[in-house]
Amino acid sequence: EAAAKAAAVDADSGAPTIFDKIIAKEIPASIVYEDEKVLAFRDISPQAPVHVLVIPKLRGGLTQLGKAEPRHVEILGQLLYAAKIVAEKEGILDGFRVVINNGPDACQSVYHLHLHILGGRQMKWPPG
Ligand code: DGP
Repeated sequence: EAAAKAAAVDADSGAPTIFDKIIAKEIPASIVYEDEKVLAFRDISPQAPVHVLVIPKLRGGLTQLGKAEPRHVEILGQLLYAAKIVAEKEGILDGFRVVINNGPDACQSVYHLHLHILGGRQMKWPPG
């Protein structure tokens, strides 16, 4: 939690994140789906049998949902639709969860907007 809060300090620096390096294929990732606008890859620290991150390919783009503007509406829709494609590909359409952690209180640690797609086990509610 402390680490997440520390990461948030740099949230607006505009510096490239680890996800920019994944988009540029400078560091490897297990890619599940990719198109012109979005990239989906397996989380390095999975919290469920299926745990995929979906990110926009926008460079210097949106750090977190809380900074979205009207010009981001199209990409936000594309991300959500990509979540459905990922769930279908992973065979979890009968039950999956889509999570966006926004900001320090939600433990956001990477300041490049991303959706978590979780499934493959019984989910609990409420989340922690
Ligand atoms: P969040 O707490 O919502 O900011 O989640 C960031 C997620 O990113 C976290 O679940 C771990 C994942 N992650 C961090 N670095 C890497 C990486 O280098 N590769 C992959 N595949 N996932 C990463």
